[in-house]
Amino acid sequence: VDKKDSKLVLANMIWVSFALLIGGTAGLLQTLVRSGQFELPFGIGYYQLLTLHGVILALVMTFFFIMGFQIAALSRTAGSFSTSELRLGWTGFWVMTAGTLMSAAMIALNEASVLYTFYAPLQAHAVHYIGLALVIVGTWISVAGQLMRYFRWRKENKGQKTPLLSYMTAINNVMWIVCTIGVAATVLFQFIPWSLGWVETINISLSRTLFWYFGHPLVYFWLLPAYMVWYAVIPKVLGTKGFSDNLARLAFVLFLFFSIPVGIHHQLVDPGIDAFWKGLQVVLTFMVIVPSLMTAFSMFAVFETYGRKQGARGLLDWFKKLPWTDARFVLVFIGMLFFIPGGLGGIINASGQMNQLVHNTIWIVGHFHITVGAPVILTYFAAMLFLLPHITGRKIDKIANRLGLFLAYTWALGMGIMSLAMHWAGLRGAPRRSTFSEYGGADIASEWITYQVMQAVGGSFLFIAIIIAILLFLKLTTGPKVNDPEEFPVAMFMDQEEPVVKWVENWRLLIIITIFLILIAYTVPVTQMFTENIPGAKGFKLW
Ligand code: HAS
Repeated sequence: VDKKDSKLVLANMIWVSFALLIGGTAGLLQTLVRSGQFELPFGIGYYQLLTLHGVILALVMTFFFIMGFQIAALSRTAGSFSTSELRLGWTGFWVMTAGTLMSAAMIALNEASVLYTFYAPLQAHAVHYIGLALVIVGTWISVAGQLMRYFRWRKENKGQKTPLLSYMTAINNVMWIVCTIGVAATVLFQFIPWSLGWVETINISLSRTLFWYFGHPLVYFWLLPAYMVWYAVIPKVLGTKGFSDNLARLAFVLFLFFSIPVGIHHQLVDPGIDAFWKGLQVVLTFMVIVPSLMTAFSMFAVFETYGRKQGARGLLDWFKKLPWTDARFVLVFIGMLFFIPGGLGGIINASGQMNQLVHNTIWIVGHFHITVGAPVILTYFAAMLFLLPHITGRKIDKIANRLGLFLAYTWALGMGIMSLAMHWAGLRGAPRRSTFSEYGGADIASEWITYQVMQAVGGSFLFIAIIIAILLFLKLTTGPKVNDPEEFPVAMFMDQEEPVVKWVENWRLLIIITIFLILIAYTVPVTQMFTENIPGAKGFKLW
């Protein structure tokens, strides 16, 4: 990664560590409150804390990481950023910073306790929405610089296959631009006028639908940088080749097509959306599972091929040959293990009838902690493990590697206990987004308490893991520099020499198909929100 680009990457990564510390502390406090053994001091509200936790981890930490990592990946594989591209990266960074501080101030003042899923009817101070809008606009500016870098490479290397990592960042960025139009629309045309008192009412159905039009692809925006590491970095860490460059590109194209027209699977119990359109989006959701299954297949192929090259013979002993002392690998591998039940849980959520059982229970919170909270974040840690020393001129020494291993194990323990308890309690009906309550002594509620205590135990291990992570970041960015800094590993592929498949980089075609699928999935349900008398849709008044 180029030296000038590295500074921008580092600036983004500093935000990541800071957000992790704040958000993680809020998370620990929440599990303690829900255990019934702890009360928040200084008049801090439970929902105030929950909003802080969600916004700072799910939006702020991830966005800064993704911007930083993608800039590094482009700089590493396509070459350094030009002055104007880099300027866009910095401008985006500062706009995101300003937006984050504005929203954080509103949350601190208890003027924005509307959770990270901030759709109506909860209302926050207008400054909170403006802050969030700036965060999104900041990502757009940074993404513009990244896309310029990608297209410049293509112009300078006509007819050649673009480096895989650069291509993957472009897919993620295009998906991001298309999906954030939804959240920008609801913030600009619904929330800001409503919170400023310019209009009296808000269309709740529409606000939820526009939010989830963005909210589901958001989860893949988090996931795809992790997949970039799985496909393009991990084989090199093992010292082998990736399975298939072409397959990886196809998987990413499928994410672009299918991650957006599925948002209604978060609204399967919402009134006012026809069962047919819910059913259609469920079918499309099953399509978006395919690229993850392709990814699982590729990773198994890489691991087995590597193990066999090391001399493994039997059915499964390739497993023993994997590098169990390399923290980069262990962090990612544990993340992958979590994603097996995480993905299964997603399939359960997406299955219309089963969704009735789990929707709005703490099962869902368990689900997203073993998706974004495990495979995604553990891979981010692994990426930071090589990226931070790479950009600051250091190496992963023995202590850093050991800290990385401790981080992986402690995180796995904490997340394992906490999310298991969440899934079990959810199946017994425990609601999500609720503080501790005995629900008037109801028998069923007393069953949940053990699981809530388990969540606090898991949360405590996670907090210890966060302290280890912060120590690790400090270790990787301070101390003596070396002449041969850590590498940013980028793998070759078994099909490296295969010709480029042209249509996967035909952006006009890709965007037309993406928009076509979105129009099919959303035109009728959104139109009906204006034309039919849906309860709570037209004319919802807060007061
Ligand atoms: Fe989800 C709710 C459906 C994936 C995050 N999801 C959420 C929410 C979040 C979230 C944050 O259909 C809550 C939002 C809120 O606050 O209300 N989700 C899915 C489906 C998938 C899925 C079908 N979700 C994710 C990912 C997330 C994430 C990824 C974050 C990054 N989700 C839902 C639905 C809801 C939902 C409904 C709404 C529920 C409701 O009612 O509110 C799929 O993409 C999952 C596909 C994944 C797989 C797994 C593949 C496995 C791999 C690992 C292989 C392991 C290896 C290791 C190679 C099929 C790739 C080797 C192992 C050895 C043993 C050797």
